[in-house]
Amino acid sequence: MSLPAAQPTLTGAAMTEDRKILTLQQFISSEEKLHPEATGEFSQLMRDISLAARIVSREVNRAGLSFILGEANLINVQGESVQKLDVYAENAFLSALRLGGMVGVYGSEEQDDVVPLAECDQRHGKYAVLIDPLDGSSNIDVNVSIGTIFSIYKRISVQGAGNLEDCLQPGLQQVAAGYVLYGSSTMLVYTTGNGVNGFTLEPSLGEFILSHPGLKLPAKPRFYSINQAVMADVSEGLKDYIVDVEARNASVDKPLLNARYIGSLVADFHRNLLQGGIFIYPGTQKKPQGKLRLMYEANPMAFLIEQAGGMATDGRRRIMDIAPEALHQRTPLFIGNSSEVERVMSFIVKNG
Ligand code: P6P
Repeated sequence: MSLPAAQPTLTGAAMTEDRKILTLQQFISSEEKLHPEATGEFSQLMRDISLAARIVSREVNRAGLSFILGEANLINVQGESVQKLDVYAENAFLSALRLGGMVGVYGSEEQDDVVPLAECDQRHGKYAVLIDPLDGSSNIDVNVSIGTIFSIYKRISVQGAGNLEDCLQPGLQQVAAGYVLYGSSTMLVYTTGNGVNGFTLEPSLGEFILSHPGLKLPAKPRFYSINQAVMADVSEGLKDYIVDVEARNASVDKPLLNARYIGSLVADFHRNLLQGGIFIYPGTQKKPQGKLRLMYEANPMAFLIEQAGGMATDGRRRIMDIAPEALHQRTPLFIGNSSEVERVMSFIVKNG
């Protein structure tokens, strides 16, 4: 039996004109040209994020071999045990943004307070970045996809390094948001308010290549994602919505909405973005604000989903309208196809 011809990897020779390969750098430059007032600083900031993402991707993909699995014997501000890769990712993004000089202040899940980046000089450092450097870290040791989530604002302060006020802006003020998914392939998906575009890392080139231009939620949702273990502790309205989903599924031969829950926000979100669905992390009696953080999980995902034609609320309010009060504040999150988000909200409004 003859083996199939080996597929040429993407190399200089194989990258002929007809492959229409557009790198992230080329895409960023083309976007910059659409804004005559652009100074190139945002483009540089995205290049800094891309560099850190490639550095983290390399380590995530060989974590088992480079002995950085397991706990780092640290506890973060969330009271969660910090995994070694968490620390690695935090250092990679903070260093890249600090050295890049485009960011004046940095807020991270892994840091108790905001980090002013005094390295920025007056001209640079006009951005504030909020980030979860490695979300889903409980999945690291079991080789389940994990991710980085980031949110970018223009600073309010104009003098020197930035401050907490620069970070505590409503999600509507975001100038960009995105995530890196470290999965079977590494993807960078982001928006600047002009649609959502996905880039896949080509390891042989060390470049992100445009692979999912103009991402839009499919009109028909296929999945609902919720941790069934908390259902006893959620609102009556949400319980009624889940009963409604089960009844709709039972009324047809093939379920309308399949249950899928990975326990890694970036992975669950990415699947629902591509195939349609709703992701729910609700408040409970014990934790009315739920688990997910507003500034570096809910807001960036809300910006992305709205740009892809969907919706994101806390069960009652649009996520991006929420006026933040604290860097690590949490919020319930209902995000995905508008039809399903509106449906669950109607049950919550009716039954609490
Ligand atoms: P639970 C991971 O720890 C995370 O922050 C999100 O990535 C994920 O969606 C959620 O928590 C899972 O939480 O309570 O269902 O295990």
